[in-house]
Amino acid sequence: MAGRGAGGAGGGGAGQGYEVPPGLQELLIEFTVAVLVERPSDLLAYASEYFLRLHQERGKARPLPGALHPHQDDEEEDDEDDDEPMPEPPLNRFSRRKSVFAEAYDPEEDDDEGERIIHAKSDEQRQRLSESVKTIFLFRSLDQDQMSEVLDAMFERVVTDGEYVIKQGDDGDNFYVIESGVYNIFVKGDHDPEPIPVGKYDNAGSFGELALMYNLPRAATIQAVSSGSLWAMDRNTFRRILLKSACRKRKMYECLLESVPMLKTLEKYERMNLADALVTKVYDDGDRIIMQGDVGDGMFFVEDGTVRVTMTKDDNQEKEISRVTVGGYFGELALVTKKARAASVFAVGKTKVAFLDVEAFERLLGPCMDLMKRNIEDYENELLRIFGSKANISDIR
Ligand code: 1OR
Ligand code: 1OR
Repeated sequence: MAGRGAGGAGGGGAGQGYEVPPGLQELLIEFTVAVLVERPSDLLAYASEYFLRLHQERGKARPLPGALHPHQDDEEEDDEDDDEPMPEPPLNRFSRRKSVFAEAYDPEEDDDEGERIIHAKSDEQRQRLSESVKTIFLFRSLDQDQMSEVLDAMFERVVTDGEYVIKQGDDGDNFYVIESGVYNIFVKGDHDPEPIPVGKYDNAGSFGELALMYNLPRAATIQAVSSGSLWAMDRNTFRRILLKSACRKRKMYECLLESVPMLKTLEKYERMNLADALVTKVYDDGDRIIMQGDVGDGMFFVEDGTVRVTMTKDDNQEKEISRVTVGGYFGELALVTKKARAASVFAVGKTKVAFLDVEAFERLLGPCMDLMKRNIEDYENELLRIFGSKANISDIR
């Protein structure tokens, strides 16, 4: 979605413009969707009730999605009964809805094959395009065929300083991925005499998805403030492939994510964001998934099958220390401690896992951090039992 991560909307610091706080975009999109779905007659009354309820339901316990999640203090944690199941998150507007995508768009109703569009590109252009889409979440749900269809359909748009790429209020035609250039975002409210700058994209990110997703007029104006290059995708390809697969992917991971006890602490909406970020990987019997001593690049949830965890200590003897099956996870330790991988992990039979990269882990799993840390303490006790020495897990090479 637009404005995600480094270089997304709101990159400006003090003196350069406005800084858009994390979570604002998601909050506003959710609100907009709620308005469209529930069609309130009095918008102001609805808005005040909406945000008040949201605040009551999740404000104290739950930071907004995308926001940094403060850890509970230790005292509070000590008071908790460890054996008690984690409480279900309170029902709210987010959890009552299946997902933003599911309501705005049902892929099962849309079975048209559509027309395949091909814009010829040089190898060099294709290379630049592949680089540009790498960090865009919406592309992660594509399989190889879909990816090549989408890349075929995209075309380059070179812009000059001052050029308007999108004008607020227009009909949506294309979705854009930024290859280079700086772009200001302006929004004009009904009572604003002039458009207000609300953020900027700095050489990364994507925009123009809202009008295409929700069949709305363009919600903002985007103006290039340097020369630059964009990759555009027509509305039909966007909806037919990108939106459809993102929606399917959310459905596909819904079951897995609901079966992982640790993730019960997340709001449904947060689990859907997690689904967008996951990538399925399949391993054959005996394949190594993690190598002890490597740098941690992400964590894994077991979708199907079993993995074997082994550890090699100073005597160079490799010992099996545990197994993880469906509903379990591994590879979180290196990300939490910021140390090398503490153990190796191998597939037992054909095994399917969902991989979450470290950047998405930090952004999306804040609410699970306390639980993960508690489980890591259990590793240390097991270490004592299995190897007879209680090394601090974070000292493991
Ligand atoms: P679009 O198709 O509506 C304009 O065309 C695009 O600007 C929009 O999709 C988003 O991709 C992008 N509000 C609305 N659209 C925004 C915003 C935004 N930021 C980027 N776009 N903001 C809310 C301002 C009240 C800024 C939030 C960070
Ligand atoms: P990682 O990122 O260090 C290896 O990569 C993963 O193996 C690790 O994250 C854990 O997710 C997983 N001690 C350390 N790591 C373990 C253990 C473990 N079990 C699974 N992993 N112990 C077993 C506890 C039942 C204690 C050591 C004997």
